[in-house]
Amino acid sequence: MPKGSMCPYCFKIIWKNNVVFRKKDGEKVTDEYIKAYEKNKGNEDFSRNDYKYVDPAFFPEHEKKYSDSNLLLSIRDKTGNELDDRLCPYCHSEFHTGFGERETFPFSVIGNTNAGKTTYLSAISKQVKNSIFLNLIHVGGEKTIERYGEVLDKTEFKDLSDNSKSTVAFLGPYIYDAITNIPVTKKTPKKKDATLVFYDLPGESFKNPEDISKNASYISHSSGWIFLIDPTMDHKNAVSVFDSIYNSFIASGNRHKTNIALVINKGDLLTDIGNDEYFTAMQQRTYFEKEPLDLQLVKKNSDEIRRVIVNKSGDLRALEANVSKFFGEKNFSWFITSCFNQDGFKPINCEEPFYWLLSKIGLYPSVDGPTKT
Ligand SMILES: Nc1nc2c(ncn2[C@@H]2O[C@H](COP(=O)(O)OP(=O)(O)O)[C@@H](O)[C@H]2O)c(=O)[nH]1
Ligand SMILES: [Mg+2]
Ligand SMILES: [Zn+2]
Repeated sequence: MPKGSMCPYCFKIIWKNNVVFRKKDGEKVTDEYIKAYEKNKGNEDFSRNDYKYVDPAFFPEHEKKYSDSNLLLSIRDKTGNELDDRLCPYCHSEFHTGFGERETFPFSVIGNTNAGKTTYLSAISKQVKNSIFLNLIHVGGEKTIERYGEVLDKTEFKDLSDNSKSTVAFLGPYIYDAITNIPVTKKTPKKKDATLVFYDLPGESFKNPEDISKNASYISHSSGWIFLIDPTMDHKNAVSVFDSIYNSFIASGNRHKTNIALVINKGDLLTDIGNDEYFTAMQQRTYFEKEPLDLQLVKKNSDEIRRVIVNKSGDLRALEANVSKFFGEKNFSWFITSCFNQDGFKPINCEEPFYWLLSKIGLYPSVDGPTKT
């Protein structure tokens, strides 16, 4: 772990074993670190009492337990309690088991309420299970994605397609260990496992400068952005969400060196476009269950979405122009996805934008053109 791991809550880089521990008994008091963290997030009225914390620096080595890879797992206190709740030294949020073993890669899913963010994350989680290259294991943070996926699995299509019930906004984090199985190539020279953290960021949190400043750290730390667009809604919303983010970053002199997937979700509702015989971008692609992502196909589909959808909307064209300015021409791509088909929760191509973002950071295999079989 040469670079340290990023705290999924406050984004500080934590050097291995630079953690503190929560006591298991004694007095319960206000934890000023958590209070400061909550206040920073805009939660002014936060109040909760917790057991005190202790710094392992004051404990003798023989009271400490390490993993095989030398991760400090727990310490034993004077009364014989094994303290194994490891906290971030900066914000005192509790780390998941194994935090510190892998590098952390945050991903922001941005879109208006009702754009389908929670459904979409559940869809990715479901589709990734078929991949031979990647396995995601939920290790901490919110559990909504998995739980909601189970609910969707049991829901009839007629209820799924009631397109008006938004899930309550949980910002996350949703924390997953990503176990990769990537063939060694020049681009991916060695096996790299990682911790992926998803944040579910409603567009409404980017409306005014105060909200933007509260939420900016999520997106500025992200290794990839997934920008979800509900094609049945007015695109002016999507444009204004991106513009608010864009303006706040430009104003602070930041440019973003990462990638953004522009995802037109709820593709099943675009029935008029689905009838266009040339529109192949919406067709289900299952090759990525066993083959690397084909970057030429991604490009071809992106161009087709631009031709069939984006170019017909002044708002989407404006969005693309700003995205291109902010991220650079090569660092964005259009995708079209659908979380449902007529049979129910049967996601179509939801994993594609995600794999594309992962391939940009060496966590998913890609090839330039179709692989010969
Ligand atoms: N038809 C259709 N509806 C969808 C799709 N994805 C999500 N929805 C519906 O859109 C609504 C909002 O989804 P949700 O995930 O809660 O949106 P969020 O507010 O952005 O988290 C729900 O009623 C979903 O069932 C999709 O691909 N197709
Ligand atoms: Mg939601
Ligand atoms: Zn922290």
